[in-house]
Amino acid sequence: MHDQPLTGLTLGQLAAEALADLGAAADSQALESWYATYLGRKGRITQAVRRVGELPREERPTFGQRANEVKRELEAAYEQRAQALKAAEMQKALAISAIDVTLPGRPVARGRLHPSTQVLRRIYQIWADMGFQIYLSRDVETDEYNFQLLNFPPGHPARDMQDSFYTTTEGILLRTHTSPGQIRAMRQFCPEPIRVILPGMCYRYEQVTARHEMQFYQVEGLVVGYKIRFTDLKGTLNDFAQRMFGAGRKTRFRASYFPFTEPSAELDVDCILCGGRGCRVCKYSGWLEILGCGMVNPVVLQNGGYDPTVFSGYAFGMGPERIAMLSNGIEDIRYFWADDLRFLEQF
Ligand code: FA5
Repeated sequence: MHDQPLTGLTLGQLAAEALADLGAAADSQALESWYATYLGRKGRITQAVRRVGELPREERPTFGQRANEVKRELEAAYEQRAQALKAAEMQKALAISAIDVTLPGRPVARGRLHPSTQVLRRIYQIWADMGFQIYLSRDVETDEYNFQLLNFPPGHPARDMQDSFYTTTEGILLRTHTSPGQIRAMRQFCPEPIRVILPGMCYRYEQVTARHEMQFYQVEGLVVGYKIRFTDLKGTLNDFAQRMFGAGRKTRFRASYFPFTEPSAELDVDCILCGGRGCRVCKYSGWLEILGCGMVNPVVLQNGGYDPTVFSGYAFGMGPERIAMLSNGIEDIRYFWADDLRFLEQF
């Protein structure tokens, strides 16, 4: 058609054809090729306009004017189509990646505290309610603090119950119990009265069994003051047992031995699982042992800087994992370190 002599009419036809093609351009690629076909440097409209020179002189101004009009019209139509296509493409993309808000959400797996941490926090809370502060002592100890100042001289047979991890430095070991913290607390606070608990990890060179781990928590307690008596120890620990295991629990104190307390005792509560009737967990005794305790040995008071003729005190030490085992019927202490979610998710 553009080979025909150019007139307003043929331009009009070309424009009509261009508009029809534009309406059929269904995506941005088709649109670009439409632009090249009609309005590009070698496009049909551009070419047609260039051929104005072939017209008789008197027709040229009208044609030129008309040609500019057509060009502007097509440019505007192109812009409009481009906008419409862009909007349509965006709608399509949105529809494909749309979030279906009616679908049920994916549950987020929530973490939780390790059972040992849960028991520790419960123990801290109870002692805090009774006015005890937390005193953190060190994991790496000297033989002097871990044993000697607690009245275990070298060669003392009670050391055999706490087979130890010694370091390559002479006289340095991983603490076998939290009791060395007693001496550290006394030396720090002397001559003030003391009421603290000392929680922390302990390490023993043990054969690992269902009831023995090589590393385990202990929570120590220490009270030093004026006129502290065995009845204070009994009353406070009895109260702890009621708060920890439930009101109305029966307790009993059995005579025992620790080099750093005199007299010494073990505290039992009636079996949480069978209520004292006897079961596998309490080995049919009806009682569960929960801690060791006693009046602070005068030698230890002295080693801590206190005059045993003026001051007295009591101490106790418990194993939170063993307590968690008793309260929850856990049969093997190795679960605490096994990192098995099937175990951990039960708490
Ligand atoms: C002591 O360690 C004393 N220091 C406790 C004490 C403190 C007595 C203050 C008097 C005054 P014993 O060795 O019994 O005592 O340990 C105390 C608790 O630690 C045990 O009852 C037990 O719950 C826990 N325990 C000991 N050894 C292990 C082990 N290998 N694995 C897990 N828990 C253990």
